[in-house]
Amino acid sequence: MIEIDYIDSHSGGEPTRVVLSPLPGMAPGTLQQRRAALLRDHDRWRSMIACEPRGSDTMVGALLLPPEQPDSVAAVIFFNNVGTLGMCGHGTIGLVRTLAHLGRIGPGRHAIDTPVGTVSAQLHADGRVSIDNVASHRSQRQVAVEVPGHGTVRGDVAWGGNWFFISSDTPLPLRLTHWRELTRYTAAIRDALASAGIRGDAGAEIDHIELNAAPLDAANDARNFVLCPGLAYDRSPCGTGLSAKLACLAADGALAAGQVLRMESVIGSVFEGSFTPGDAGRVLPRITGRAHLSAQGRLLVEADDPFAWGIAAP
Ligand code: PYC
Repeated sequence: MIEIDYIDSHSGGEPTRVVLSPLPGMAPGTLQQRRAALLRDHDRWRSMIACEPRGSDTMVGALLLPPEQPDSVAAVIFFNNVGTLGMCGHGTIGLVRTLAHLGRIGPGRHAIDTPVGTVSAQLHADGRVSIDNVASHRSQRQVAVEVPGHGTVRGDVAWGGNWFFISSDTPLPLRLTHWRELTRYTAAIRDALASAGIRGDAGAEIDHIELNAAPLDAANDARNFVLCPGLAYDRSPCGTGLSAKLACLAADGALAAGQVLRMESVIGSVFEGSFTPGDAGRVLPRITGRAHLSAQGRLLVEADDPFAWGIAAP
């Protein structure tokens, strides 16, 4: 029987499953090499942990690894129901909460290595977590794409640790009651971007689609709906999506350095974001949110279970 220990948390409603046990067979290497190896050689571990029957389309796994950099406390590779992620804001907030629960860190600043760079996390005494994310930037401004059934949709292409298309064109209010229609709409945008050959820098696939609108709660500045690569919508305001949005606002001169933007998700959870200017037109985003622990356990793999390695999407 294979046994894998984990701790679950959620950050603003979006789940993170921190995998504590080493995955058998994972060779050493840089985080980028190990991210590639997880997909290429050990993908069944990803689907076993993140997919049904143990996980769900919304589950983000966080494979906890020894640090790569001398000053870091940990390294992590994030993954979901269809693949791996470069960075994950809500997942890093969940990871920090989990490391604190395990007694491995206390309040203060901690460096965490990810495949797209080292991020700094600050655990506040009140339990909030701030992430100094990787440098973020807007790559293309107000690109037009023809979306079948919806006409021309315009949006920015931006990097915040993952690639995003960010649009204010939405056929429906960003309310939870419309999640199915919003999912279909954003999935159609993603397909249209791919068909039109609209990509991020160096030909990277744009696999996250973010819609923005006015907030429902007057205490906040904006509301979003974010489609993740596996076609689940982010229950949280999406840390990397907020980072990409900050880069766009900075490029438009619509948000000053240090000014706080309160972004609410489609379920009403809130992350705060701000930035400091970086090099070459990039911004250094700071995302603040909170995670709560939700489960601790051991995944079991029985040799004769036909669905032991997860139910993969066709
Ligand atoms: O918070 O960055 C994030 C994220 C990415 C995918 C789901 N959540």
